[in-house]
Amino acid sequence: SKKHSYIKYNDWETIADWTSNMATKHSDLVSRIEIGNTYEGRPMYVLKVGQSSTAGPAIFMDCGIHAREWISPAFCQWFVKELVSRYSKDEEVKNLLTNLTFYILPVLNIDGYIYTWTTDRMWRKNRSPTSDSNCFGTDLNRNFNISWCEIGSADIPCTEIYCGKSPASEEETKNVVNFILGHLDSVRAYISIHAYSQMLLYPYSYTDELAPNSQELDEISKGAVAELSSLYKTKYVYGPSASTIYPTSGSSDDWAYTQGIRYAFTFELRDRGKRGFLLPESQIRATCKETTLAIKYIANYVLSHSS
Ligand code: 0X9
Ligand code: ZN
Repeated sequence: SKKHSYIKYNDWETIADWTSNMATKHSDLVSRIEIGNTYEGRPMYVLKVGQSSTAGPAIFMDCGIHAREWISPAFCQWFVKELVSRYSKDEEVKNLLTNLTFYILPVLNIDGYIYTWTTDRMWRKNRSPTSDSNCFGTDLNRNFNISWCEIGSADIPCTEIYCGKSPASEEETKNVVNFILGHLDSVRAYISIHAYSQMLLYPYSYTDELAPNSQELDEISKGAVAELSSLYKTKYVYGPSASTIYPTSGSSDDWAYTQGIRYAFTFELRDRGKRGFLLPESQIRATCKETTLAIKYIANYVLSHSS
């Protein structure tokens, strides 16, 4: 197997080995949870990061829901590394890991991710068959049970935004849903990591209506984007998802929000379209560093607003 690197894109085998190594090398802070299998039968891993004694609030983060957005899994790996390597030397990280738990899903759409490495670099969806024998894959960010298959979604299997045959029809979706529903007592924030566009989005995406705490979400976004941009002056915009990017239904963040997780966000990482999904490896480090600042800002907010 290949050597893992935080400043390169890693294939799934390398990432899977890495999840195992993190849990064994940092057993005081990290444990690996299997949440079920993908359509093709691969185990999906969530890394639980935090002091094991803590019963406090939790933040869930999904990466790699869209196969071709390689910077997303790279960020989840970077963020875990950041937490474990800074725990003993950085008061902010120590405080976060003492008082809250991060559940980090480094690759949600594993089958699709592998397909982008082996066959089609621009693949987006998962790899399950559909009612059309010529077309594979459901868009997992359209498959959650929130206003399912309505605006910004299609019931046509050959499209990139196919919603699937029913709400949470896909194994990958079901596994995330079951994990979140099993941890609703602790999960206070849900963060979904995508690329590209340089945006920070908050609910709703399925409707133009404002979310009940949209003012609060806007304030948090403003602070998180200020942190992010402070490092390299990267330009980000933020706002309600439907009007800031475009309407979507059946997305993970809106679903989590409607389960009562009042801090739900989607990041669209670099760039703004120059290289798009093919973001060069030379930008992994800077992208991950700036995004880490934004996530830490959100985490500190969530921690100080949970009882
Ligand atoms: O279309 C998507 O799922 C996201 N854009 S991407 O280019 N990464 O595919 C946008 C999602 C916006 N919707 C929500 N935040 N719910
Ligand atoms: Zn995406």
